Amino acid sequence: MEGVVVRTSGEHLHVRTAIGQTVLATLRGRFRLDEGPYTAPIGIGDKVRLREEEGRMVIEEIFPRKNWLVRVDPNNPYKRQILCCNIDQAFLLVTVEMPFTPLRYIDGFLVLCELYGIPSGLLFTKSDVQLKPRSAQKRLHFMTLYRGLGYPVLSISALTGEGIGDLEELLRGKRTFLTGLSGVGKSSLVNRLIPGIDLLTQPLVRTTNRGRHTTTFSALYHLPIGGEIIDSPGFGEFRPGDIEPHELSHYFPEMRECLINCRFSNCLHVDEPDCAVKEAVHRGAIAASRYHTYLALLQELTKISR
Ligand SMILES: Nc1nc2c(ncn2[C@@H]2O[C@H](COP(=O)(O)OP(=O)(O)OP(=O)(O)O)[C@@H](O)[C@H]2O)c(=O)[nH]1
Ligand SMILES: [Mg+2]
Ligand SMILES: [Zn+2]
Repeated sequence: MEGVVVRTSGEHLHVRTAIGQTVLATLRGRFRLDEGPYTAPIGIGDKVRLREEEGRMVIEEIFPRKNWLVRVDPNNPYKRQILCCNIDQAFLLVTVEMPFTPLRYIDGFLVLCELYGIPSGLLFTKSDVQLKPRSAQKRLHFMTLYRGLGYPVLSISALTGEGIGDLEELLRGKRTFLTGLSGVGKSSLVNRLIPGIDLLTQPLVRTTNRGRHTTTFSALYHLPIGGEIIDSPGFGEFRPGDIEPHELSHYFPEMRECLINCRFSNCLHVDEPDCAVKEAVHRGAIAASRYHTYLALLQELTKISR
């Protein structure tokens, strides 16, 4: 029997079979012995073959993946964590207040999607919230910045439904991975998109304006308009593990464009002479925030590869 992993948490996996039944299954032992660099060898969205053994369902094969998103395991820099498999696109939920989403975090997500060839976009949510003037300005600035880089950017609200129609056009018929900091409203958005599903949501911690890590597992749901959506726990960062330092700029679309004009073909765009990237930063053609993220990621990557 074949199926798709629709929920991952601990020992047991939920697998939706071809006839639409969801069953509990465990991984055959050899997968765990042979897990390689991965914290867990299987991810949400994996296509698997199941077999019934003594009344229990066992996953005996993981089919080759179309694609995936993988990050450095925040608990162990030598391990990799599979975030999701076989997706059509990934959207990051962003709020500038409650909680504050740093630009570094947004850039990290986009770089990871570029690295794995996953189409990505940004959903600026909680548009109904009355922001302080500075935050409202920031929200607009962030949206303009990323739209200018060519990423789809929407302003939405799970509370009032603003922008949900436009979002549904992007989601229709596709499998979408939804992510973002704890408390940005991922589960609330899924509740809006799938009436009656009633996922657990919780207000932020009042004193810190941070989320409470309400969702603790990834789960895949069918959308009434067609397609599927993956709700996930709030990930704190998206550290890419396997980029060669001199290739990092390939995953910044605006840097990719001017790379060929650097004097050295292996330019790191740090202190080399005649660097087209640095020149574009000085001209304002590349945002300083993007370049800062680039430098920070570069530093992490060279630390790892040393
Ligand atoms: N005003 C407003 N509040 C929202 C919106 N979306 C979510 N919230 C609130 O934000 C808080 C957190 O929402 P959740 O859906 O639990 O956030 P989450 O991203 O799933 O959080 P984790 O599961 O911890 O990762 C809840 O109090 C929601 O009611 C929105 O569009 N507008
Ligand atoms: Mg949640
Ligand atoms: Zn350069």
